[in-house]
Amino acid sequence: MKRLFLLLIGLTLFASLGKLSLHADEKPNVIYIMSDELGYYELSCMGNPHIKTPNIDRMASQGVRFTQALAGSSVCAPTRCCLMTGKHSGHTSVRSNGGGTPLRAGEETVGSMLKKVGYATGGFGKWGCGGRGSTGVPEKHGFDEFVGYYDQVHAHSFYPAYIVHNSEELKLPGNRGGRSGKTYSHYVIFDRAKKFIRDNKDQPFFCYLPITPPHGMFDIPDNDPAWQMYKDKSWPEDAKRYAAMVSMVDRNVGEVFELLKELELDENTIVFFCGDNGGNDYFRDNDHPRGYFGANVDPKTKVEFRGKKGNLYEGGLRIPMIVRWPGQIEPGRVSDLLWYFPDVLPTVAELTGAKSPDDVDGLSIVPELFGEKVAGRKQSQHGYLYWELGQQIAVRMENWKAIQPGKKNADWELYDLATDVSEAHNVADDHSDVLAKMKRFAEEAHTPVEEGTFHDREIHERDRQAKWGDAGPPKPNKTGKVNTIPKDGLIPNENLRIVRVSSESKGNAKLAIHVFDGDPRTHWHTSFQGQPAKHPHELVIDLGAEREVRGFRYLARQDGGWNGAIDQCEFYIGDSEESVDKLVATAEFRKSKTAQEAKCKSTRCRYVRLKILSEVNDGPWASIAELGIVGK
Ligand SMILES: [Ca+2]
Ligand SMILES: [Ca+2]
Repeated sequence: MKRLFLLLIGLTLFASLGKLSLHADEKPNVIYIMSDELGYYELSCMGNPHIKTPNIDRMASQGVRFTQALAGSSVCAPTRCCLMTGKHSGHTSVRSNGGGTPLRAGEETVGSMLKKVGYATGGFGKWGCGGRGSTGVPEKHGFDEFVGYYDQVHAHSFYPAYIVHNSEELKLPGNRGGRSGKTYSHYVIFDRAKKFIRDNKDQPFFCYLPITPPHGMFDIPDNDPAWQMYKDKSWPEDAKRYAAMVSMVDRNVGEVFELLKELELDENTIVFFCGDNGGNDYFRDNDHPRGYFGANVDPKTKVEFRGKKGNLYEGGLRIPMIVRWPGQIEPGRVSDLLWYFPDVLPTVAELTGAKSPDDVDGLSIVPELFGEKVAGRKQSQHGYLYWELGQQIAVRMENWKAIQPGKKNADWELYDLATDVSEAHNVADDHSDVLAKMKRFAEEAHTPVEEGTFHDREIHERDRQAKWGDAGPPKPNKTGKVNTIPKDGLIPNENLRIVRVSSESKGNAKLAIHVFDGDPRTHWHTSFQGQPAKHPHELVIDLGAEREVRGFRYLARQDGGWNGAIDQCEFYIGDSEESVDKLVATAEFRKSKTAQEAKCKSTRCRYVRLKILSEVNDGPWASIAELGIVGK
């Protein structure tokens, strides 16, 4: 009986799909909701015992839930670029998360592709594929409108003085940046999305909702109904706020379905819901070593995905993914199809009769969504899937996963995910032939990055500064205390001058000069232009005169954000700019937002050199918010 029913659905769908590309009025609407940072196991339908997501659970029971849908990358901007362009991260123009690498002019996106076949196109949330003043802005890539944040740093605050609408500033009354204000940005963004759906109900539309919660600073208004669900829990404050943000997203998903029902669009709208990258181990403590909510831990079996957001182990790539279309997708299915973000564009192309660009890496999953009978062909499978992020590389071929973790002198690792989903047993030595083949795929997949350009960096930098805005300096901890570098025993900053620096991130103005500026909000990053520069990184400093030196003091970060921090480093002295080669100290720092110090024997010199050998997360670059030279 069930088979007959499905066959009937199948025949009906086959007929309607056949017509979709012919009659514009029958093209399905596409809504793509992507919750920033939401982890694979953070939904109640995945067994999470703490977080309540009844609407998303219902969506899963009405549609198909994927167990092996993977992100395009394991951080925000690169993964969005894969999603929007149908390319993997060996071909995309946005491969770093620094904000300084936009889409190139003219690059096709899901938006521009759908525009050509008559869709209204709207985006609401966090763009990440190019800041204001660049070639990557959404309105130049097929979106009629985009409301929200173009830049990820801007998006850290839910209370900025403004968000962005088609590159214009949309004021949020009563806000100054930071962690509190009168207008919660997500409410404005989500309302604009609902208005877009309403305004375009009589024509096909694409509503892209890359919403920021639960990412950013963990803030939700006290009068939000979702906060009432968690406010009395005995959990850490940020964990309660995070759970509430997830339940708010869940409520939003329910609101979208209510609206579709009200507008009688339910039967003609396909809705995707997913996370943007693997979950993070947020709110870790002794009792919760993989984070308070265990984004990457199966609550039933305790089996873990290794890694998390930021790396390419499964924990960095597995995301929740649910697709619902009543009458077209069989309800309550669970699919193990292996696919990833580059596949979204070709899938949407096939659904809408749009033409996918020729140079995409993805393939349509229409046969898997609606059945092979309906599609009239078998689901094609990837020969391999590919990711690169900084120095990290990963290749997936069926159940094999090859990974170059990007650490210093690290060898490639190989895992058989069929028996080892936690990537605990490296079998590279036992299957060198498999690994060799996958390494060849990796070489084939990588092309040098060609990013777009900025004609106005100031306006982009303004958006990044709007995270804290006029709200004053960052208040990172409960006491409201800003971490700065203690000045006692330091050579006064005004005597110091940067002689040379190995690399800087010009794209987001994280320049070496900021290590002495006394402003803990500003800092030095190594380059984001093209590939991030490799270690070692160095900074040569002129002390202005020969002085007594006893070491240096380092502050990595102090605000709500986090970037690379120095792990191992060396400290040299010298008497001329050219030769600062006498090693006087080595140090190993922790990932900490308070100042740390490296000491050397008291010595006299005019020049010092800091050589950074590695980063605490084995990332390609480190950052320095403030630096001081101990001495007089
Ligand atoms: Ca993210
Ligand atoms: Ca600074």
